[in-house]
Parts: sequence; C-alpha cells; structure tokens
Amino acid sequence: MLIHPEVKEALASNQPVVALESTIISHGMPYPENVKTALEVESVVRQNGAIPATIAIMDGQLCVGLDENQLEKLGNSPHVWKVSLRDMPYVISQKLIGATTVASTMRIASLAGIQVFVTGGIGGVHRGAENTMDVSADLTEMGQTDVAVVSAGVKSILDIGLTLEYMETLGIPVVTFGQDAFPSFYSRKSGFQSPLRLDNPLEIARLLKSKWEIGLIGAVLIANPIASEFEVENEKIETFILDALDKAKSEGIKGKELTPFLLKTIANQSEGESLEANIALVKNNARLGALIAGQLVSI
Ligand code: PSU
Ligand code: MN
Repeated sequence: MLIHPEVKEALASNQPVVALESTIISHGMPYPENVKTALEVESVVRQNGAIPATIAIMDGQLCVGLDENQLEKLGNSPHVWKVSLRDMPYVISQKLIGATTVASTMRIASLAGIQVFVTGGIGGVHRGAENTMDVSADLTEMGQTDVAVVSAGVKSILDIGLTLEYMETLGIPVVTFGQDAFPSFYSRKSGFQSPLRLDNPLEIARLLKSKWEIGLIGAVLIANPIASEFEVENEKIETFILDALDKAKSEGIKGKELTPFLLKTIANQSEGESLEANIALVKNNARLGALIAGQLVSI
C-alpha cells in the first residue's frame, strides 16, 4: 500500500482525513468533467478542514491519496478496471489500473486507518434482485468494515425499499442528515422515511464513536440530501430509469456492467442535468464528510 505523505502525516497526527472513491471518476462520469470534479471534491474537503485521500489501484498497488497525473490517468484511460472486492486480487497480482467501488474503497480506507469515506451514491439491491440476486458487494462490505459512508442516499435505479431492508439485516445504521425523509440521490425524497435522523456533524460523530466503541462491526450510512436547487424531478428521472432498464435488458447487460451502463444511459438522456446534479451532490457530501471527520478526531 502506498499512502500519500500528506495523508500519512495527517493520520499520524490525528488530523481529519476523508477517503474518496475512484469508480465515480472512471465509470460514473464522462471525461473531462470526471477529473475536474475529482479535483474540486478534494478541494471542498480541504476547505472544510480535512485532508482528502482518493483511493485507487495503480499498477497493482493500493494507493491512498493520488496526485493530479494519477487522477487524469483514471479519468481518461480506456482500460481502467472497475474493482469491487472480488476483483482486487486479480488487479493487484496482474499489476493493472483499477478504480475502486464503494466496497473496495472502504476496505482500503480501513486498512489505512481512515474512518470517514465520501461518495455520491452507494450500490445496493437492484430492481428485480428477487430473480437476479444482483445485490452490490457495497452492502455486505458495509456490514463488516468500520467506515462511515457519506452518500446522497440510494439512487432509484435500485430498489430503495429492499436496500433499506438489507441494511437493517446487516445491522447498518442509516442516518439522514437534517431531515426525516430518506433521499434518493437526485431527489431529496424517496418515498421512504429515514430509519434515523441527526442534524449536525457532532452528533453524527458521536453516533459513530458509540457504535465502534461497543464493538459493533461495520459501517454507518450517512444520507445527505441534495440541495433543492440541484434536484431533478422524480417523474423525469423515473422515465429515464425505466428506459435505461429496458435498454439494459434488451442488450443483455448484467453483473458489474449494469450499474455503469444505467448511470451512463441516464446521463445521456437527461442531457447533462443529471450530471450537474451528480457533481453538486458529491461536493455537498464532501463538505459534510470533512466536518464529520473533524468532529470525530476531536471527541
Ligand atoms: N451508484 C451511483 N454512482 C456510482 C456508483 C453507484 O449512483 O458511481 C458506483 C460506485 O462506485 C458503487 C458501484 O460502489 O457503482 C456499485 O457497483 P455494483 O452495483 O456493481 O456493486
Ligand atoms: Mn451487481
């Protein structure tokens, strides 16, 4: 594992550090907005008092904290692997370039000693999973690795109700920041109530500490609603999602290709509106994650 010197020093001196994933760069957004966003998200983390550590696998090496050239490579190379947990041994031993999903980013963050991780949206239980059994390893990893995950909720390409049920089964607390409704990425609502609500970063840090102090293993999902001005109407997104699901079915897209395919198809159909929302909400999450990390090192 290669930990960037700045990140290493921050961890050694108990300064707040925020881990960031890289699949969102390589498979979640188009170039060059992806690299630009990755850099801006890092700077939002800094503006809010923490050190960013974007995580990826470069030539087989686990990297915690990337420089601009590495981000550019992830954002603009044709052969970047989407690396979830099961892909890690292959990409490491074959010395490949891999962008890490929520699951593998959490694991690497935890190995490096980082407790707070910021992403856009997590993977979950796909619609139709009662037949396909397509449940993201993000969820099972959240059941076993002690990292706080800040996301804008769960995207409605997934079955949000089943995803919430699955997290309950795994003992993952789901806390929404500042409201009762559980958000659905592009929208502040999802039709589901949040199991828990907390209104400030200090209380969230206290919840994390309480969980891990008593030896309850696993993540906490912190759902941070998108700002109202960037929300995309639910009905509009739902049309795009249904179209994208149809297209995936007719083209036989499944397994690890499914999530990137759906994200890309929806982004194309919404002509940039969903991309703009995506960028805004990741920055919003970066801010909250940095504030939580700041509280966590001081309580
Ligand atoms: N959901 C999003 N945006 C994303 C992803 C999911 O709204 O970028 C990415 C994340 O990296 C997540 C991964 O960890 O997709 C989940 O993929 P899968 O469903 O194949 O586990
Ligand atoms: Mn899957």
